[in-house]
Amino acid sequence: MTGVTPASPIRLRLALVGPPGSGKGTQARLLAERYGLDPVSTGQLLRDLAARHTPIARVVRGLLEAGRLVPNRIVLDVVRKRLAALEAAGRGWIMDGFPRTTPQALAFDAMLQAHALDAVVVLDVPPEIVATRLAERGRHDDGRSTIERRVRSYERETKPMIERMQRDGSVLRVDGDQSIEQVHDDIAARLTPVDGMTGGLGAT
Ligand code: B4P
Repeated sequence: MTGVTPASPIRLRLALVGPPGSGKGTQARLLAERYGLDPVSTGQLLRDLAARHTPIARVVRGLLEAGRLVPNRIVLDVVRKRLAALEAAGRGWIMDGFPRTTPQALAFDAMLQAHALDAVVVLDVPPEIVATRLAERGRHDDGRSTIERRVRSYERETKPMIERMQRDGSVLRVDGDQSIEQVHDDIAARLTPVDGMTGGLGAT
């Protein structure tokens, strides 16, 4: 998820949120290609961190395997470093799976300061569908009890964050229970450039 795509004349800043297995990684890659953005997956950044041989890596590895959220302090540290590099390079980006909690969203706002997000895209997928998808994907953190715990974290931590963002008006909700292509087309249709290739976005 760290590959560099050709930069777009529109320097978008997007966040993609949804339950585990809702297709965030899948859609982030497609949107990155379409708009020339760098995808930033906190899941992947944390898996990379967990693969190291440090005390903190051991802690993160245990949390990922158990399907628990990694503490905000650790997540914010990896995001801050990645975003600083992208902003310094003048790149647009799409956050995949971040923010996931209200404290992360508040810290993210503070981190962005002058550069507000263009949109937060929420992928809505029912729990029974995500369970089937993740069982088929079969990553090492996709066991049944782990999936259930991750879905519970989403209900408890992420949903209230989305409701709060929705009151602020920057959220686009998309039906993620469709084909990969249809979900992508729906997101792209909602991200309507208001001024050709050089304008901002109109959240419909
Ligand atoms: P992530 O790496 O974000 O993983 P995910 O939520 O399970 O998957 P995603 O939604 O990206 O699904 P994908 O496209 O792969 O998180 C992993 C862990 O990291 C978390 O549990 C947590 O512990 C930790 N973490 C990450 N961010 C954190 C944060 N901010 N704070 C704290 N902890 C954090 O799709 C899944 C499967 O469905 C694939 O096989 C795909 O091919 C398929 N699929 C996708 N779209 C489909 C469609 N439309 N139809 C049918 N199948 C589809």
